[in-house]
Amino acid sequence: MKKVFLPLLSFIVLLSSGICQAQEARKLRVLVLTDIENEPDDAQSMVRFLTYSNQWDVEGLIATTSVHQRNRVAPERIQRIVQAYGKVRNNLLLHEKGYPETDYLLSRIKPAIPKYGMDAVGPGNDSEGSEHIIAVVDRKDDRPVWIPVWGGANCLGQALWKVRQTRTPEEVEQFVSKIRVYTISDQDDAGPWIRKTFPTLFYIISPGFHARGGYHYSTWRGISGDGFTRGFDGADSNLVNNRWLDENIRKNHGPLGAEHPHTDFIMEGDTPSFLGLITNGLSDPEHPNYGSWGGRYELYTPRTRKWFLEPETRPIWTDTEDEVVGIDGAWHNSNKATIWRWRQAYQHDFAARIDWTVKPYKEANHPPMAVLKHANQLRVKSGEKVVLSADGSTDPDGNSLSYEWIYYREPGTFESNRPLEIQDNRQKSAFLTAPKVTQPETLHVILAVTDNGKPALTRYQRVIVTVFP
Ligand SMILES: [Ca+2]
Ligand SMILES: [Ca+2]
Repeated sequence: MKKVFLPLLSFIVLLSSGICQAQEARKLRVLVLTDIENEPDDAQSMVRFLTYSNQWDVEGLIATTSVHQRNRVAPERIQRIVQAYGKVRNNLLLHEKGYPETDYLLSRIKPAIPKYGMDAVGPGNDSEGSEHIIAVVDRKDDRPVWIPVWGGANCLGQALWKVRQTRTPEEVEQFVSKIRVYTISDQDDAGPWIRKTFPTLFYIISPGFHARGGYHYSTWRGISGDGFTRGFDGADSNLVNNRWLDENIRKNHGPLGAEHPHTDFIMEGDTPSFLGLITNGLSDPEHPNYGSWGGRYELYTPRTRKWFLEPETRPIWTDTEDEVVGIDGAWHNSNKATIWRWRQAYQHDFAARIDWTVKPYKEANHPPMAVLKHANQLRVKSGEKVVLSADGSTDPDGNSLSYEWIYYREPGTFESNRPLEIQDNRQKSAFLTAPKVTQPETLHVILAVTDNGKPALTRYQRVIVTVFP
């Protein structure tokens, strides 16, 4: 019998996406440090965080100080919000599985020492919080521990200080290698000390301060910045103001939504530290430069560091820009845009989850499943037609789906003066022609699948196309 060869339509090599899927199946370990009560926004972020708590192994919720709240920690406020979660957990479970037991979450709430910054790092400063961080990182588990820092970093500083005092350099390095930090700027003097003392620690920070001739606005402000300064003009403030939050989160949405307080300054300034940890097909937490709902960050070395950074002597993940069209129809090149470009999707997603806390399954919306008919990684040659297909995407509510193929220029290595066009970019199937290159280059294409439920929800797939000459 003759061997039958399937015709090769192109040089596209379909790489197995099995590794990616296996990683997705393993929950991320997350441990939050929060200066909750310094202003309302930490409590706001805690409400949102808990609606996603089924996606992660929540390892700790630690109450800390910060420059805004120097002599107080407020674990009781975290407890109150978790108690509200306890009242709606059964309803959340009607919509997705895996929401942790209320008692389990309560047992993970720990206080740090109510002292400011480096005053709480050193002999005699161990706390329930710092000891808990050590225990969590030490646990026999090869997954890293993600630590979003919503206030000061001194509780993490004390944990690292103690480990350094009591272990060999190799053991310290092993400990540090398991930690992934994202701090919302530096909110005490422990952050700079940690970065200097542990130069290999994975660290994302978006600084914000007055500098030569102006103010550098942190990336995290993109979560809800509303046009009071440059860089937000393209963002839709109607999705983050108190009116929207009252209507979609706080009022008539049960006890957890009711714990989302009125905004004093900006909505949820700390939320970008964990938005990138949400499994939605867009984010890849180990690659902050890929971009996610939590923004996009580049790894800078001392040689390439930017003017707004302190003189860092180590590599650090920090601010970079995306160029996007805003709701005003104009192009914006902004670090804040790396977050606000996704604003409708992350706000709608939050609103749907708050619906889940009170509504039966049939009355709420659930996100679609964005599916690729091919692998997430494609290898092609210059000039080749690259076919992209979302065939197989579905929605659990039977909603109809719309498709968008977004060329995400910034994370790729390919540079060109002309924009790369994706043909049929609003269709289920689209294609592009691989550009001319002189060396292997990467292109990132994002598939966004949006349903027509209320609120409309979006999920993603990322296609990384490597183009060979
Ligand atoms: Ca905070
Ligand atoms: Ca749906």
